[in-house]
Amino acid sequence: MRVFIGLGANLGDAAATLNAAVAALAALPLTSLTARSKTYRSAPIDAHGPDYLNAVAELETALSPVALLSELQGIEQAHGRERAYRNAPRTLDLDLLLYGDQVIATPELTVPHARMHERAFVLLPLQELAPDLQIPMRGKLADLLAAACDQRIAVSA
Ligand code: A4P
Ligand code: MG
Repeated sequence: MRVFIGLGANLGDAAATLNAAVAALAALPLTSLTARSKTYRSAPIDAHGPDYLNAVAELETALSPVALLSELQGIEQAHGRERAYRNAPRTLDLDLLLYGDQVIATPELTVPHARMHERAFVLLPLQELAPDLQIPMRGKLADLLAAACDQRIAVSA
């Protein structure tokens, strides 16, 4: 299955954290890393604190969606993630953005990720990896990105 993971960090050495997280994704069982976007710096959306660093990774995996979510949460924990409150600043956030073209709506998992379609910090790195992508239920990536063009984001030095 072709899968996209959103990575975000805005505490500590965020660049190093993202690189370590990508390495951890590449090491997951039944999984290979097929691509990784550049790292982007973005203004916090619906959140406070320092700018975020964001990136998107593309995986090929035989893990189920729930098994993959559990692995993502394990990697977050390994990087000292504390869930103080919703959208609290975080050392590492890993979101399951897309699992093929599947639509999943369970209490623990919503795919496509519920807010990805309105967030430039997801859409821009995703466009780098898959410019012609269609987001299930949401439409063309390029159209969604155009609607989010007022959000501050740039490739990180
Ligand atoms: N969950 C449901 N669907 C998913 C999914 N597709 N991927 C559940 C991952 N998790 C999913 O997540 C809470 C619960 O969501 C999980 O237990 C899982 O069962 P969380 O990571 O513990 O909580 P959170 O981080 O407070 O919420 P969430 O949903 O990750 O927040 P968002 O919406 O991802 O927003 N601004 C910039 N510039 N860059 C950012 O990276 N990130 C956020 C976090 C806000 N603003 C940002 C950024
Ligand atoms: Mg999350």
